[in-house]
Amino acid sequence: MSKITIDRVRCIETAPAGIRLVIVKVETNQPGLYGLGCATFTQRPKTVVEAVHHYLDPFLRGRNADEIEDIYWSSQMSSYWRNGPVLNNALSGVDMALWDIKGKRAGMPVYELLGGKCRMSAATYVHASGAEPAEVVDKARAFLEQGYRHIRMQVEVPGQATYGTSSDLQVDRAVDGPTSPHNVFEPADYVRLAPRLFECARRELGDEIELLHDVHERVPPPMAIELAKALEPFRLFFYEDPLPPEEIDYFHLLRQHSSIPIAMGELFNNPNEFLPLVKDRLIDFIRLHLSQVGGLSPAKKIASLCEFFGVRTAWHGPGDTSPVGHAANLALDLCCQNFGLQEFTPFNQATLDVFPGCPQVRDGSLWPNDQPGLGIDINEELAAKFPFPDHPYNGAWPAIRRRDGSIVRP
Ligand code: GCO
Ligand code: MG
Repeated sequence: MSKITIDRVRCIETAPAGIRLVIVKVETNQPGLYGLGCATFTQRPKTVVEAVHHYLDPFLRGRNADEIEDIYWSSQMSSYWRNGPVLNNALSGVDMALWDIKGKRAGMPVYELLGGKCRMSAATYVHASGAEPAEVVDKARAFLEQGYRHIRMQVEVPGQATYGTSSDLQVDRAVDGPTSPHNVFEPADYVRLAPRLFECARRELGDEIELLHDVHERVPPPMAIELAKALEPFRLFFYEDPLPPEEIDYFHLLRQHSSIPIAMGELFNNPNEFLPLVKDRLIDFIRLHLSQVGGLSPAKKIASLCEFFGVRTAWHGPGDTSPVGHAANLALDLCCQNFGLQEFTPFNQATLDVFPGCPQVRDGSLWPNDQPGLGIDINEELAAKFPFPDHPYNGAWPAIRRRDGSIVRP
């Protein structure tokens, strides 16, 4: 096989669903041969674009595109300080794109290069949320009718900026501050309300379906334990991000107090962060965001490590994972023995049009299209028709505060 070298590394910005996505395109010396990778860090997308254009592009031009592992390590070392979200996302764009290129060269889907299928499709979970338990249950019913069998349920604390619900965060720098709190959230109110949602859900939906919940690190550790115990009777598939990355030692206590299955990891950037949780079997599902840890290569290693400790994968798949990222998630879902569940956000029509080859959903599962590489493309002309929406903070999140003005974790 002839040597393929990297000609150029560049970013494509697009927002076909109103969410800022960054895609990296790696072009090679072989006309028409390129790869795509996800580099989406939706709260700071422009910083990733700068990192790719100013640092990875000049560093990688001329490199042998086959040397994926060495490109990962040499790029990490070239910044000396490493493993932050911006540089990891930039690197992920390149890493996934190089796997895409290798697959296209081999005429094989990426999951074949990584060991081959362990299953034919990946079961997914989707999000149901609402202002009241009854509304969440209705939304869950609609998903069940479409064939989904795993539903994440989130209910709004009346009048509060509750994670995962439609209660919009106010962006108003003129008024917000510790002495005039906006986007108020009180952890105790939420911890009292959430079990009522699941009581209603089990009563209305029965015991045959799987329910999930994301705490989103919103509560102090003792409340995370209290809520875990209160939710136990409702048999959750998993209880997500009960504690923030800053409190990971507390997982020992949570584990001793509750048998609830725990999912954690979407906020980790440095692969070393999850090591204590995996090796001490303090979590049941690893929820990495592939682009935040640096791409497909590090995620595959993490999945293999987890396999030895009985931890299953549940890769992060919200709306701010691009379709290219979803295709990379799916490649791992298919070839990792310890796959658990895949988070999924249904694509709107504009997204399907911008990204030909999006993984397809049937019976609540994601199915690959079996094309070489990641099996996904981008229509750049159409992508340009969906620029990043205007936003006072360019997509960054506004503060969430308690009634007294203290900052709450997002
Ligand atoms: C999830 C996540 C997301 C994140 C989002 C941040 O489990 O789906 O918590 O909703 O909040 O991806 O940009
Ligand atoms: Mg989450």
